[in-house]
Amino acid sequence: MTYLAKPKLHHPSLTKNKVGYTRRDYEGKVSTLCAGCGHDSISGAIVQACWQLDIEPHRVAKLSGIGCSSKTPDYFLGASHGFNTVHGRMPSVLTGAYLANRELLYLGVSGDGDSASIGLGQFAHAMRRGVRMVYIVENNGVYGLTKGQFSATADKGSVAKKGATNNDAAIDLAALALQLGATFVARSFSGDKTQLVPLIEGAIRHGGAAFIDVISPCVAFNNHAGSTRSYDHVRAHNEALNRIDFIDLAAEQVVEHSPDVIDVPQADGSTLRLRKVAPDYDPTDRLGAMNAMQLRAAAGEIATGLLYVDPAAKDWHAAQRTTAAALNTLDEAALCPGSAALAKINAGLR
Ligand SMILES: Cc1ncc(C[n+]2csc(CCOP(=O)(O)OP(=O)(O)O)c2C)c(N)n1
Ligand code: SF4
Ligand SMILES: [Mg+2]
Repeated sequence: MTYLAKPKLHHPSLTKNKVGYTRRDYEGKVSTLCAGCGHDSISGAIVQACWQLDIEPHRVAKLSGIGCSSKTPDYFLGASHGFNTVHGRMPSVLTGAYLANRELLYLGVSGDGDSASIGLGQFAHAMRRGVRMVYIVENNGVYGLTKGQFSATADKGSVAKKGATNNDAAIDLAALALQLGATFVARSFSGDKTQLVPLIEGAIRHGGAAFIDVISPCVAFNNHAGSTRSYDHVRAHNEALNRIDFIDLAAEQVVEHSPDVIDVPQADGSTLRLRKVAPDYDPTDRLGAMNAMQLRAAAGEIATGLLYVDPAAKDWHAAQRTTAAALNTLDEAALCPGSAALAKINAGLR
């Protein structure tokens, strides 16, 4: 199928968004992943979110590492900038690009192997620094590309396709992101687009490091009885805490008030409207979120939804006080302070 190019012609009656693009303009190449792989549904959700938010494809930079999950940026946003890094190095390359030009939307796509093993240090520093990005981990509990070894996110006691039991404790990347200081932390399931698309939209509009752990079953190596990442297991144990109804204040005023709804203002003037499913859950309470996640995990449940959001989030540029202009637009006079300024700095260090 990979040799089949998608036709460029679109039907003239396809609906266009506010910036003049059809949903098809946000698609990429034909996927080469296994039929039924959860990762393809996540690509579809990214396409849907970007189209709905009227994001111009050339304003997006998508970066990934190595793995089936990291191949997926080829299958969405075909007209966006893309960079496929070495295994586990997506966060540092993305950080460099973001420091050079803050005007793009940075979308980092990774796998549980890519982020929880070889790239764990990279993941940690991107989260703690508040790099403004949407960081999506397509979490299937295995190294899909290299034929199904347990990854570091596989639950202790889960059983591999050929019967081996995982004896190591699992790394919960969402809990880690919370502990590291990420200001938007969510978990979802590739089989639940109604929940996932608004979470991606919320992450895109968020003003800091946004992390989404998406459980994404690997149909080839981790979709059997005994796996805690199979479609059946996740459907049976998924406990949604809330649902996002994304609302942009510029387009629509928030009018309805109900005890089931929490409105969280975002730095760009938009509002995240959350519909509560668990009545006592407060997604702006970091410690409460950590506690709730541990309690649900101990009960064998997978807590999904917007786990935590900080309405006052700031990005790394604000902390670094860097120039607002993209570095490639600065001329020599702006970049080089001259020998007199350098001499003054050197004198101050003597
Ligand atoms: C430096 C390096 N070490 C190891 C590998 C082999 N390798 C390729 S993909 C991968 C893991 C992929 O797992 P994950 O990130 O979970 O992606 P998935 O395929 O499950 O979506 C590994 C270990 C590699 N490509 N490069
Ligand atoms: S091996 Fe697993 S992760 Fe890779 S494409 Fe197939 S189903 Fe998806
Ligand atoms: Mg994986």
